[in-house]
Amino acid sequence: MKMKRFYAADMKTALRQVSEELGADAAIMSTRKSKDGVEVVAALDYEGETHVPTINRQVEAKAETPKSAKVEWGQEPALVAIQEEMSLLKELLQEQLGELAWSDKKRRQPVHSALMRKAVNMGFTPQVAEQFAQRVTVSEFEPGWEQMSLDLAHAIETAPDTLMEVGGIYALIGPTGVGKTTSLAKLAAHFVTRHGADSVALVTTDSYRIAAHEQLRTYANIMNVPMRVADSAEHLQTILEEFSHKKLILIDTAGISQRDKRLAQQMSCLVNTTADIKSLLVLSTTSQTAVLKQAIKTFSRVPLSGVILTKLDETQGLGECLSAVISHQLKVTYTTDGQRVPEDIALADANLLLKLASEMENEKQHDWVTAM
Ligand SMILES: Nc1nc2c(ncn2[C@@H]2O[C@H](COP(=O)(O)OP(=O)(O)OP(=O)(O)O)[C@@H](O)[C@H]2O)c(=O)[nH]1
Ligand SMILES: [Mg+2]
Repeated sequence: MKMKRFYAADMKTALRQVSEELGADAAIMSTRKSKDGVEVVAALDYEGETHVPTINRQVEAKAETPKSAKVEWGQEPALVAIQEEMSLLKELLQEQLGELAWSDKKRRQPVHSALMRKAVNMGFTPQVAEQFAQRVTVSEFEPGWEQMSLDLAHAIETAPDTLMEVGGIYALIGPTGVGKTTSLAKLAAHFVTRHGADSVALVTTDSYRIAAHEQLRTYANIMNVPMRVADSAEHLQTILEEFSHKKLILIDTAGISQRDKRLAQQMSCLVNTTADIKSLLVLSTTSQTAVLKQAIKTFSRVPLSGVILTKLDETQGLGECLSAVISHQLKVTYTTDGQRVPEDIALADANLLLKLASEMENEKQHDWVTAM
């Protein structure tokens, strides 16, 4: 028997892939929705087929191997093939057992299960979904969901807009390409509109990439505000002293891989000045849970004043990001939903974030139904 997992945007495409690769006799073992569409596990029983089973073919190949040729035990092809098929079977069995446990729970606690399913479909981690579903005290889905959404929204902490009102020194930190420079430009432009160009200065600690300076310099020129590049903690200290009369200083940081040791240098640059620099962690809502967790772990080495959630316009779901925010008790300060500077930025609103997350889930359900 040969088993294979197929991923496709919709069921029709997945089934076409199955029949193209395994032929018309393939049996569908399981189907489920995946993040990007559907996942289908299909199997083909070779009995009576013209195909030579993979294992047999490998055993035959082994028979042709001259006796003197040494075969590494761990690379024995037939064993490797058996191991692969066994692990696929194990996975399948675990899936089936999981589904059985889930069906049992659905039967015993239908509302709780439906609430959990909705939250998980929104992208919330099963842990967060379970934590909030079990707090629901009503026994019907609609009022239950209303209660759970209020509870979830309440758990999403937001920060007051001190940056825009009072100013200060803010550094935007975060993984590469999440929208740090663009968000900084949006914030600077709004501040300039409210308080005037004289009140703002821009600094970047990205002394590694010329293109990055140029991006920030272009924004600075458009807004008619000064911009400097700091290449060490001492240099940053001097620049901050030079700009001490400014109401708002925004510090852009380099997009450096979290494994690169230059990232630690850059972070120490921020903490080794005497100035009161507040750090805003920029996270893309398009990132998966593992990436978000790693980013939070890496950048929490400096005290975080808040979080900017970017690319709301591009994400397929908000639950993963909101789970991370809730689990790490981060304060969401701003959200961004497009590339336009300065338009596409807003103060974070927990209820709105949850409403958006729910709408995205409804849209996915709709797409799923129409694709069938
Ligand atoms: N759709 C969308 N695109 C965004 C948003 N914010 C930023 N971008 C785009 O994302 C890309 C990367 O943005 P940058 O601001 O350069 O990201 P960065 O974090 O400064 O990148 P590095 O400095 O390289 O780490 C650009 O094409 C931006 O226009 C957003 O809210 N929505
Ligand atoms: Mg940048």
